Amino acid sequence: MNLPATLLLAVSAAAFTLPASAQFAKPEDAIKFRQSALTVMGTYFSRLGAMANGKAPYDAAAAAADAEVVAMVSHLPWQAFGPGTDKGRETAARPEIWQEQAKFKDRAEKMQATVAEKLLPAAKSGSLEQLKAAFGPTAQSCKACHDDFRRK
Ligand code: ASC
Repeated sequence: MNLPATLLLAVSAAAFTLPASAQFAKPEDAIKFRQSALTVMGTYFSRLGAMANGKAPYDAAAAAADAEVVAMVSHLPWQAFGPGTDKGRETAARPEIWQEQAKFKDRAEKMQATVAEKLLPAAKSGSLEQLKAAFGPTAQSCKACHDDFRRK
């Protein structure tokens, strides 16, 4: 099985076995989980960025596989921002996440939609031009949330 298929299985298993609120024994575990998911997403997104910005050779198959990972993992961090997870481990999460939940949710949903509707189709198109066009708006959707909700 290839990596995206393996991750997809893991993600599906994680999503369907337990309610989101029951997944973490301690706030520290939730914080680690979301930091890990965001790190994985950022790692794969950065690979796409390197191709989009001409810093790495364009590889259409790798771009499609990388974007599949970003798309899958884009759904994961949010379940780990539950009540009481503002502390418990070093975190750059700002208190506004819990004070302005509707806004935070909106930012998270916009990012997921941008990935699903722009980045993923572009990365699967086989066109570097399309990947370049989709990369900027997707990076902006990451940044929009970081600007308001992540400590500098
Ligand atoms: C990345 C990455 C992010 C976003 C953000 C876009 O590659 O890891 O968090 O892009 O920097 O502004």
